[in-house]
Amino acid sequence: MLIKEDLQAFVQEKLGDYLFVVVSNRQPYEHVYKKGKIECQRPSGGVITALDPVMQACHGLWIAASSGEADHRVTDRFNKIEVPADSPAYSLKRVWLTKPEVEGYYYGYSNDALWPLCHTAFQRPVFNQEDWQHYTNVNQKFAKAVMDEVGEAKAFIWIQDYHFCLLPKLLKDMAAANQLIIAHFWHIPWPSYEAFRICPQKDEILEGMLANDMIGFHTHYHCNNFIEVVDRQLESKIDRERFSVIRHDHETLIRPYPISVDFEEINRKVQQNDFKNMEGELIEEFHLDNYRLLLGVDRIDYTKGIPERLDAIDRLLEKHPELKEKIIFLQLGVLSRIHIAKYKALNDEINALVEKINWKHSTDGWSPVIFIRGNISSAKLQLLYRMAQVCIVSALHDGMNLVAKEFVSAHYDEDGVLVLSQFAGSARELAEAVLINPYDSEQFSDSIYQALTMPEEERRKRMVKMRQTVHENNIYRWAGKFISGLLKIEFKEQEVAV
Ligand code: GDG
Repeated sequence: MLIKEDLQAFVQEKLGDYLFVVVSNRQPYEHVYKKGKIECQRPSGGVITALDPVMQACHGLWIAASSGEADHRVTDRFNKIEVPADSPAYSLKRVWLTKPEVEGYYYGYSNDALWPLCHTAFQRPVFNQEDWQHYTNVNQKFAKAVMDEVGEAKAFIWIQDYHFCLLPKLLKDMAAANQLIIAHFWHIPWPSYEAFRICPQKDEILEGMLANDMIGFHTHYHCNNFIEVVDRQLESKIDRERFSVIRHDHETLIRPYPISVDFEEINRKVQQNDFKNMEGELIEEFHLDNYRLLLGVDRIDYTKGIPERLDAIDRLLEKHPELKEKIIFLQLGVLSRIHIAKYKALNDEINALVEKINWKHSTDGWSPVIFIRGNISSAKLQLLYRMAQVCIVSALHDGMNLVAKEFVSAHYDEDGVLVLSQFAGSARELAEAVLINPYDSEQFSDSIYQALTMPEEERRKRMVKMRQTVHENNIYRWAGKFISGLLKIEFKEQEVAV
């Protein structure tokens, strides 16, 4: 196991005088006005949750788009601020985007074209030329922001996700030869050739990405899809032994690095006394009383299978009315990408479903579903994970899904059952979960019943195994492996055993 301090020492020793720069769309901290005062808050989302502890350990520079209305009030003349405020550990540089840029690059090309293209959730991607133009411009804007910081220094640039397919090539074109080592982590699935080939900008996207020295995906399956797409779409050489693509004499390594969470931190925090005191408050706030708690936690996104989950709860109560007044299903949902029509429609669909199920099954003083919309504090969230006897992750398609790993990390009592979609990347590692097909409502509801009636011994056996897996493969190990993959390129070292 690698812990925060090990990663810190490893990076300091190995990166030497290289600048360490992370680039992502979403920033880890945003500043907003609350009751006339400036407040700092943490946006929710998998990339932020995963990368913030890594950056706190590595003390690098994180470049991301501004998202809070008070962001500009707290940054210096280089658009930078040290974060987190209570114990500054790294620099955050904000890039300012205009409204049309956010519309076209973020809501448009990134989330209405690439997101549905890469997820098998049967949503048609929308390819719009104007969105693509904004996407290109914003990638150029970020390239300039990176080079303004890097100057002529040598740097490792670690790009995050599907918002920046063009950035690697733009950076390599702007920098001196061998100045930059660039790696890209793709947090979502990579589709098959059949799915990808409908994309009108496929060549530009692949050209952009093949300027990377390394591209990481969560699973081998996504790596294979990427290699197959390149093989069939572009003139290039595939080195099956080195698992790399060579185009115009440049090699890009393709590697699986399953992302994870800060197991130690979550496990430690939920055992603290102030957490225990908060339990009573949560029971009161969410009316949990003596019910058995089933929990769902998601950004409200059509890939997360929230309506399918509600259908399964409905079916469960139809088949097992004896569970009435015994269970509560608490769904936490952070609104996301609400400007996109599909997301608004999903939100309306979820509202209607919750109302229907509660109307159908409720009794005097008891309703089966509580739906909380909005971002709750990570302390409350971690405690709810610990309090939940069953956590339901029913993504229709998900690169990894950190919620599954957070639930496991919080259960220091070694009890609790994870009901997990077989279409989430995390199902490859967490094989002891009760695996479901979210499209199969009968099997799904039976699996929730299985989770609720599972004998204690079996619950513990499965939970202990899953906790070992997440403990061993925590977020620091993920980062350590990724960085050692990078160092191999520069220093031709053996991949460091971390
Ligand atoms: C992408 C990929 C991949 C949620 N509600 C609240 C809250 N959250 C946090 C969770 C978790 C994160 O948001 C969601 O992470 P996921 O992994 O489930 O999903 P995506 O945002 O879609 O992330 C995904 C990930 O990137 C990393 O590579 O796993 O497959 O789609 O950490 O805890 N956090 C707080 N309050 C909330 O109300 N504080």
